[in-house]
Amino acid sequence: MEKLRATSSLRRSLKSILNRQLSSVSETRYLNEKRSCQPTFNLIRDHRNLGEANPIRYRCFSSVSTVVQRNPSFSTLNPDDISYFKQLLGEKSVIQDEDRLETVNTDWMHKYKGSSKLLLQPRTTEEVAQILKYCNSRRLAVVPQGGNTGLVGGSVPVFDEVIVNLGSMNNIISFDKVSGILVCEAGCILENLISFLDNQGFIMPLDLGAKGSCQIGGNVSTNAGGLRLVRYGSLHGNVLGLEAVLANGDLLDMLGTLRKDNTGYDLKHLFIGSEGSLGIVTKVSILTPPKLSSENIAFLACRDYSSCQKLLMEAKRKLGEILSAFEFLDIQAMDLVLNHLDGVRNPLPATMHNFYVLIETTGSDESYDREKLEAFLLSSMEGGLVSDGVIAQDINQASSFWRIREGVPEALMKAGAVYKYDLSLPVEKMYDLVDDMRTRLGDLARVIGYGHLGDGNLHLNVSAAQYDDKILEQIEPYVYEWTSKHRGSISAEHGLGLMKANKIYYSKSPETVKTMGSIKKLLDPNGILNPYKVLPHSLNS
Ligand code: FAD
Ligand code: 2HG
Ligand code: ZN
Repeated sequence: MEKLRATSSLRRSLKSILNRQLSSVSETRYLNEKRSCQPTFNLIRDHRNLGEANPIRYRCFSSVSTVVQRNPSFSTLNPDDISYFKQLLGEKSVIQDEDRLETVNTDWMHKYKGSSKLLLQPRTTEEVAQILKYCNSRRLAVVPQGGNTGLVGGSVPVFDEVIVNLGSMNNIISFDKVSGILVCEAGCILENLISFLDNQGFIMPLDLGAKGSCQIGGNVSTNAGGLRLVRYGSLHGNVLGLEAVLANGDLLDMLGTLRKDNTGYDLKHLFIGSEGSLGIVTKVSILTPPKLSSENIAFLACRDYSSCQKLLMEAKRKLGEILSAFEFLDIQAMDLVLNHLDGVRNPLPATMHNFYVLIETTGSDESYDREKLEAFLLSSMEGGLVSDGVIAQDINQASSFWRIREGVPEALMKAGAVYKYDLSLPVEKMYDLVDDMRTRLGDLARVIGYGHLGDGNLHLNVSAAQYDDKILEQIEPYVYEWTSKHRGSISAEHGLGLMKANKIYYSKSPETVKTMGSIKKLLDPNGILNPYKVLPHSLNS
């Protein structure tokens, strides 16, 4: 009798969750908005802790004070170079205007800033090849740039490197409705591809908060993860082929559209995630899944991190094939979003909860999928894993839920200075690091934990009014040592860029890094492509 009463009260509360009406919040494309100006920070001062190779399993390093030096073997631009590029690309694609250079020299976080005097905007692969051939012969260093939304300082120059931005190469080349294979140029903006595919009844296998600005070439070059990886896997699985230009201008045509091709080494994988250090990606062929008719999104509250973790296990088991996203944010992340983003409100307003989880399901049978999600929520409430929740009733509500989760990086930017760490960790250990960080930092800064829980990817962010060496000393190398000790990765999805080039040994063995160095030497013997990034500086020059 007692049990029945309990169950019916749970059913009542589930019903009220399902029927709860939310005021719709209009969708905003915040990445296209002009961001408030953040303090410019010279990253080179910020990145002093260099690691030494150490073959033991738990890698710990002492901090060494150093700065990046410009590679003296690189030339500097002269008027003849500018004339060559103008002749090759036309005046309009050779940009020396100071305002435009300021934008492309500065990263999304306003944390990394180069001093390039030249931005090139090629329109064809042939132009990219000619640019690189020339730069290689002149020993001019180059930074490949996509949408410049990278978060590790990889997309902007460190010194005076020539910026080659792919934004003008934005054509869709073909789409095969039978196979779902899309072939396009590297400069296509992710959101434009999403819209194009939507009209064809397909979706991109990746989605991320920066979709309004990031380019598919940038996504491939960073092996971006994002919000759908839990369902569709990484770009190593979805990219079927690509075209890339090597540092000497040679073209590698690997633009296959086959699901299966075991003819020798699959070199395209070298370019997926190598952050512009091995070549410039100019075209991509990608497998896209069909758009399914039923999509549901639940925004849930959990009492503690352990409940979030158990909820994930249950979701994988009970939602199985329809689970398409499992994201989490802590109360500190929610607080930031509510305080810094206009028009965002908590869909569970009665009280602030310690953790929030966003679950998306995508399937092909509306009533079956909905029933499945409702049954899952009911059992999760019964089991005490979920303390409150709401299911989106329409597309506006769905967007407003996503806005909360996708808005965290923007809210962090608005809050002031931010130290970002993008870690792969065992899910059960993940939040211990956030707690440890809070203990270490005390009142010095705010610690925020959120991310792609379904993929074991924590976004640990430390937010403060301004950058301060005292804060950095509390975070690094502790955060890297902690991650290495738990056999995690110091870069789950953002890459190494400049920020973590010297930290690579925390996640890769010296032999592996040495082999990476040999590959770099083979493909880019003069080291002109994205210097000072990805590989440790000892191997970079
Ligand atoms: P850029 O930032 O321009 O460049 C990134 C790197 O790729 C650089 O090293 C650059 O040299 C290289 N590169 C760019 N284009 C090429 C090319 N054509 N050929 C060779 N090299 C190239 N990342 C995730 O993984 N998951 C997320 O969920 C996610 N969310 C984000 C949300 C926000 C609000 C922001 C600002 C960023 C987010 N990011 C995320 C990080 C970033 O958006 C991704 O790394 C994205 O893939 C970068 O694409 P981009 O076109 O902006 O590349
Ligand atoms: C996200 O998942 C991005 O929102 C950004 O990868 C993560 O801000 C961050 O740390
Ligand atoms: Zn992310």
